[in-house]
Amino acid sequence: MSTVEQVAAKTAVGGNTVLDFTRDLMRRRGMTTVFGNPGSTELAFLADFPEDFRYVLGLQEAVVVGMADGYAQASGRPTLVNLHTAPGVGNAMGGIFNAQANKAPLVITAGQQARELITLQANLTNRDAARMPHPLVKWSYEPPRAQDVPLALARAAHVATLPPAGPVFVSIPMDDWGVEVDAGTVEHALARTVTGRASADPEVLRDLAGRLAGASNPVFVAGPDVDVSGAWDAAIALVEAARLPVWAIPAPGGGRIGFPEGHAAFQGILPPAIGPLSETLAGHDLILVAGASVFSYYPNIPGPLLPEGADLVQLTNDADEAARAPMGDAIVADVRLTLEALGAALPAVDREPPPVRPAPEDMPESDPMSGSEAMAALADVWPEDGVAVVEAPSATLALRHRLRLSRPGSYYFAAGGGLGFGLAAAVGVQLARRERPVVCVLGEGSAQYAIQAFWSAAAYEVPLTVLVVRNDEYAILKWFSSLEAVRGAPGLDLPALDVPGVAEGYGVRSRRVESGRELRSALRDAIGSGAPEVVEVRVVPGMSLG
Ligand SMILES: Cc1ncc(C[n+]2csc(CCOP(=O)(O)OP(=O)(O)O)c2C)c(N)n1
Repeated sequence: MSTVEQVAAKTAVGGNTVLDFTRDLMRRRGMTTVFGNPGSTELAFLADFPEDFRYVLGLQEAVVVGMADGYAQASGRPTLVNLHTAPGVGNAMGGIFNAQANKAPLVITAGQQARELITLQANLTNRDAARMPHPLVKWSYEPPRAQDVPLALARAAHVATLPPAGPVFVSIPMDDWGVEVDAGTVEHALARTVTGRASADPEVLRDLAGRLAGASNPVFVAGPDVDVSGAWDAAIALVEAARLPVWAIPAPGGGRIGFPEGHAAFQGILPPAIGPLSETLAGHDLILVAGASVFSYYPNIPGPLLPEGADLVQLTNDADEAARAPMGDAIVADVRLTLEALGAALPAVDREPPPVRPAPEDMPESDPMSGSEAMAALADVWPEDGVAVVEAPSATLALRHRLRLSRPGSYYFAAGGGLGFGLAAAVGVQLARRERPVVCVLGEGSAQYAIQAFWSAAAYEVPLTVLVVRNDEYAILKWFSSLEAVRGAPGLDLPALDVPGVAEGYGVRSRRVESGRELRSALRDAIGSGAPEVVEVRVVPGMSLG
């Protein structure tokens, strides 16, 4: 019998192989949706795929990891990825980079040559499997014996989900799956739970609550882990009780939105460079940053790290994030528990409420439209429970300004800045959240990095809307060129890229629009259609900042 047949025979009767225990583990951890792209070294893992599992095929590994990243973030569960030995992991690296920046709990597995052929380096051997994704994952491992695979995967799932969450990697030789395991050595490991939501020292919190109440002009800065930890209500309650103005962390580093952007206290998005950021916060004497690194700066525009006379306190569940901050104090604890405790400890505050920022201004329509007008049209038709997955560099700020997203779990963006996340992640988010309409807003350049995700959207009937903002260039790179005083850089124009044509080729219905009226109507149709659809809008070149 071949390995595949042996494994199939065992699982059919409920056996005690590596594969049986792995599937048991996956069921217990809610990891029955698997994202992968298979090769011969993974087939034994896929043998007789159980009916209560779902396999989501991506046609390239950037797509596989991007979909899993979106799915893991939107479901809040560890998510299993199955890649094809060394070249599969190689193709996946950009996505793994994004996943670690997004703190997505991915359990990434890859097939490996049969154990007895690894040393002679037979074809498909990943000769240094654990080293390959090393700097991008929290833990990277190839178990020394087949029997250790279930335990390694149990450990991997814990490491991936413990704070800060992030991708882990396990390499699994292809002949391991049919090997028998002594149940006594793994049953406890498969059943145990590990929780990592730690609360802060109550004394430190009391002191901070007092400082927050006593400061003359404190400010709240909301980051992605407010959303991840389920802390929106706690953040709103604290902000309202302490009458704090609120800023979002700089857009490029913020993969999630941590505070309702339509709330009266919300002031806007901080600029991403050192000098402008501290200038924006000038006048505040206490800056409370929740659920973010301090800060994900880019580009390099020097200046003081803090405004004159300001203290900063960072709340984060990530010890490294706390340790590497160049200024301020930090409290390492769960963001939600900390904000709730801070709210409970806050003395009465008597302060003027913060200023209210104006509503977005109306714009006369131009022909072709600007990116801002396109985002205004999107805002006009935005479904109340919509989710935006965004990879449209020149239109991101306009989107945030116009949409003012105000529900938890409504925004996903590649915190690491690697293109190839958006389209793939949108498929994953929509698979995890069937009940919410997902709109992926995509530059036509960005669309190319994981374009095969259109196939997965069509194949699994994922009712996603993709708005392609077409400006025939790498607009943001032209903007950076002027900032960096670079002249004459080649390769920044993208004439004749036909995203709708390519999407049609993968089976996704597509249309092109020019006017605001057409755009609104096409978006309404697409969002309501229950099927994946592309709407491409042509806009003028250049950045859209508001
Ligand atoms: C994997 C990867 N390669 C290259 C880049 C550099 N990059 C950043 S933005 C950008 C242009 C994106 O073009 P498009 O989606 O058309 O957006 P626009 O700037 O025109 O809005 C590029 C190439 C990147 N961020 N990630």
